[in-house]
Amino acid sequence: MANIIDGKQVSANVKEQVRQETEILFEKYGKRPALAVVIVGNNPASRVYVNNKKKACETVGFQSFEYALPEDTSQEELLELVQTLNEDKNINGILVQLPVPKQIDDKAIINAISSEKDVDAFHPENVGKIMIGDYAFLPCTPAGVMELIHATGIEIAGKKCVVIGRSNIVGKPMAMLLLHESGTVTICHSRTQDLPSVTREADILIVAIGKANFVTADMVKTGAVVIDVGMNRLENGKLCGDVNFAEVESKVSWITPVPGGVGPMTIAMLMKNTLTAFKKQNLFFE
Ligand code: L34
Repeated sequence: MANIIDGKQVSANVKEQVRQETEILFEKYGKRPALAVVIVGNNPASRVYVNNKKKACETVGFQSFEYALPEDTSQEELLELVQTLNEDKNINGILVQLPVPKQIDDKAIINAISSEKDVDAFHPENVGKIMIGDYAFLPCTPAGVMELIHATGIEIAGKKCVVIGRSNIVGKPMAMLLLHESGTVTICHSRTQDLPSVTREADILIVAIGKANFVTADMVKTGAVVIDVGMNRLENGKLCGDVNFAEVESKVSWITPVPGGVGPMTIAMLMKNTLTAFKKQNLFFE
């Protein structure tokens, strides 16, 4: 029987730290961090995530502003809004919820967000900084995964870490953060040959491929740490991860649930980044 890593609890701890620091800064300077969240169209999952982000802002004492644009918004219109938010001194962080509708090029939008307000850390300047290990913001989901691993008390240095998935948002930065903590990192993807033989070597296995119940018991090493970044909606409306939890749970030492694992951490790390942006923009440097 594995230990369950409680993402709700770990995220509550992170948010409580952010809340306390926010209160201290508010008492000193009379200002609060402000996050602008932009959602385009009617993706129901995005709606849930954006609502959770707004709720978290309330919990930690931030201001939040939602910009909900219709499904047929043009790229020019969205770029215009981003530009307005870039110039707005009262906004510290800007987040455009992905995915955006197909008429909009997400790269163009990410490039347009001021790197100082890029609390997702998706802008090429911030991605580059992460690569060389000199960063203000960490991408929220990989940073949240790191917190979950730290919560187990297991040291990453020297361990075999395997990441399944090579997206710019999760897989690639995830590998980089594990490398920064001296993990021995392997990235697997759709062209990897004999995937189970690779994943079975992992002391720490991070799964981010977007296929429900993909990782089965025969693919994991006994006693491994398994982090499930998957967020799949089944036909019956239930959420499930990329890991077959029921099967894998009895074999590993630590595992994250879905929901209640990585998802809440993504949001907690967004709060942390927004506080960082606020501090840097106001030259507190504390
Ligand atoms: N720009 N787009 C941008 N930034 C992000 O950081 C995201 N991401 C991903 C999708 N698009 C984005 C998120 O916010 C995924 N993501 C996200 C955020 C929160 C949750 C899941 C994914 C979350 O709250 N998960 C809950 C369950 C929610 C539910 O009931 O549907 C959980 O407990 O896992």
